[in-house]
Amino acid sequence: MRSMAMAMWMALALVAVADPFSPQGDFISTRQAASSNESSACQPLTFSSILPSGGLVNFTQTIPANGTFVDSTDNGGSPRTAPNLPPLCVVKFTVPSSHASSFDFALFLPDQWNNRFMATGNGGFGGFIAWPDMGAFSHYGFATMSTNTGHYSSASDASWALMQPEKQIDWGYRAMHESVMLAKQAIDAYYNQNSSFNYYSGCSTGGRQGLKELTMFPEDFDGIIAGAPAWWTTHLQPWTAQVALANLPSSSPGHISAALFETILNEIVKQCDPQDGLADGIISDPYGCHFIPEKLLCSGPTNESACLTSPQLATLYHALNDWVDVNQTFVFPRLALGADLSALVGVTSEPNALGLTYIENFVLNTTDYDWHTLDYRIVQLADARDAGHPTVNYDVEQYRAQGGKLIQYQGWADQLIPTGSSIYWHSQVQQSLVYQGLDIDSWYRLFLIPGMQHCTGTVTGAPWYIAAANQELPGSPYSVPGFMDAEHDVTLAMMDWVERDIAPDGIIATKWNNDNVADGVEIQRPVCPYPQQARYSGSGNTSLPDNWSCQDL
Ligand SMILES: *[C@@H]1O[C@H](CO)[C@@H](O)[C@H](O)[C@H]1NC(C)=O
Ligand SMILES: *[C@@H]1O[C@H](CO)[C@@H](O)[C@H](O)[C@H]1NC(C)=O
Ligand SMILES: *[C@@H]1O[C@H](CO)[C@@H](O)[C@H](O)[C@H]1NC(C)=O
Ligand SMILES: *[C@@H]1O[C@H](CO)[C@@H](O)[C@H](O)[C@H]1NC(C)=O
Ligand SMILES: *[C@@H]1O[C@H](CO)[C@@H](O)[C@H](O)[C@H]1NC(C)=O
Ligand SMILES: *[C@@H]1O[C@H](CO)[C@@H](O)[C@H](O)[C@H]1NC(C)=O
Ligand SMILES: *[C@@H]1O[C@H](CO)[C@@H](O)[C@H](O)[C@H]1NC(C)=O
Ligand SMILES: *[C@@H]1O[C@H](CO)[C@@H](O)[C@H](O)[C@H]1NC(C)=O
Ligand SMILES: [Ca+2]
Repeated sequence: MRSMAMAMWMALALVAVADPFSPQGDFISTRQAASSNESSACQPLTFSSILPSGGLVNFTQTIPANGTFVDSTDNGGSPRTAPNLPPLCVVKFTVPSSHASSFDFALFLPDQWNNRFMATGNGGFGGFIAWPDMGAFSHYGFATMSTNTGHYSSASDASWALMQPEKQIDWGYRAMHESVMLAKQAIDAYYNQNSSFNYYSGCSTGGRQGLKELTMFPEDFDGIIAGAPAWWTTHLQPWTAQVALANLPSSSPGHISAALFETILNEIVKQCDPQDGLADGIISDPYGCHFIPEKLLCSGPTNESACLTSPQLATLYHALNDWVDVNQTFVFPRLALGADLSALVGVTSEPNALGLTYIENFVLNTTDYDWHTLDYRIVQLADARDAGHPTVNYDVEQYRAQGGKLIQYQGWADQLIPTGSSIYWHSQVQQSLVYQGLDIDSWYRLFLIPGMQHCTGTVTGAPWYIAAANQELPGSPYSVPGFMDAEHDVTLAMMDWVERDIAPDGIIATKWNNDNVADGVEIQRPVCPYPQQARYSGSGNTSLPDNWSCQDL
């Protein structure tokens, strides 16, 4: 047995070296074959010892090299397939969480395991298994897990939560935490070995789940990558609905159409792009831009499809300002300059479903809410009972003290969750630690990616790809092809930080031509830890990262 394991270890080491997609560096040498990873271990019996009472193994399945996993259910409308996988074992569980609720979770267990665990997250109010993220992370060798959070639904539908307090708890935090604990046991049962390091990576609700784990269950992970976290749900979702109110009804003189928001975005880019030192269509410093919206005013009635009337300008002021309410109370930040306002503000008949579905199903317990009545009282109601239990507090001390690391990132052009909410969480954590003489830089860094939208993508040609959750690209199974190192890949950066104490002083974001790896790299540029910013040196090719550096403002 022992010599067989040794022989397999050597065989895998050779395979790993020959594999062009392997991450570079010492991480490879820690890969080992477990004695139980023959496909014979990929069966329900292997996992029966971890099952709590009432839990069951839904199925196991062996995937061959370059195989595709296909979920036989509709998976809440989220992607059902994970293609081009390394050889692995799939296992899916259903586990009760209370008398009235249960959750599903699934694992990919690669034959070439890197001895590490990676959990990934969800989006909006969605319940689904994140098969594509699991597929990407399995290529690094991670045993990787995703939970449906206790239900199946699309991201913008919370009707499952109506009068379902136990399901709300599952979505709020319980399904993730219990899935993480059971996944660790499943890993031990399958490989006969515990994972050496435990990681988390998720975006949006996935980012919130990461921060929630950090504060509520600090022992679950050694490294957490939290993208665009929807962490302040009790304020975020009322804001999501509220921000549209000034632009409704669509028959009002102040209404700005979706098409006109394109004109507005063009003017914002025109004014705010050069302010960062380089006119390249990318706004690096939205909070540093002094934007003058009056430049959009129509000079007369001749062509109102390309300019704003004065009632429309009043609507725009509303959209571009923080929500501050009675007694100058800060409620929620504005979308940053350069974020496409049309998704939330440029509505036709009613506010975005994400906001309304939260208010109805979590806060008011009703299906016939009249959103015209929306005001600050909804936020107060939601806060009073942390409706749905989603909100993240600032209790980071235990995670920090035990050596946990946090990389938080968000696009500066996020059109769904204001980037300022990431800055706000950062500043609150800073306030809680600095007064105790503790620093945040040694364990927590925030990276704001100029021009990136919500979790992924850009409309202004900005480099955005850092191989984070939800960033899968066509033709690229994982990581940053051609640049699989800790400088370009946020997962490898996190592993370096946790396992070698090398902190990320910047992450180089990549933009491929047509967002297609086969079409070659278009731009690469460093993204700096907040509050630093990347500045162009003033000469040399602006598409090359070496001609930029991170600087304090
Ligand atoms: C697995 O889950 C599917 C979908 O929920 C269900 O139809 C099926 O009965 C389950 N199978 C087992 C063995 O639990
Ligand atoms: C992997 O499978 C895809 C089809 O899913 C195929 O196009 C591709 O050539 C295969 N790659 C390898 C390396 O076998
Ligand atoms: C894994 O960790 C658990 C809990 O600490 C322990 O009971 C178990 O024996 C460990 N497994 C191995 C193979 O060491
Ligand atoms: C109005 O402006 C739009 C956008 O700039 C342009 O396409 C259109 O031709 C203009 N129409 C008139 C009548 O000037
Ligand atoms: C605003 O401040 C006044 C005076 O301190 C206080 O009585 C009132 O309750 C406050 N209102 C809210 C909504 O916080
Ligand atoms: C909605 O239902 C929850 C229990 O699920 C309850 O705690 C809450 O008070 C209710 N909210 C309102 C506004 O009735
Ligand atoms: C710009 O970056 C390139 C590639 O690293 C380097 O060769 C060149 O010297 C840089 N230009 C300047 C002016 O620093
Ligand atoms: C600048 O760098 C980019 C990215 O590598 C490259 O595609 C482009 O050709 C370079 N431009 C010049 C003028 O060298
Ligand atoms: Ca610029």
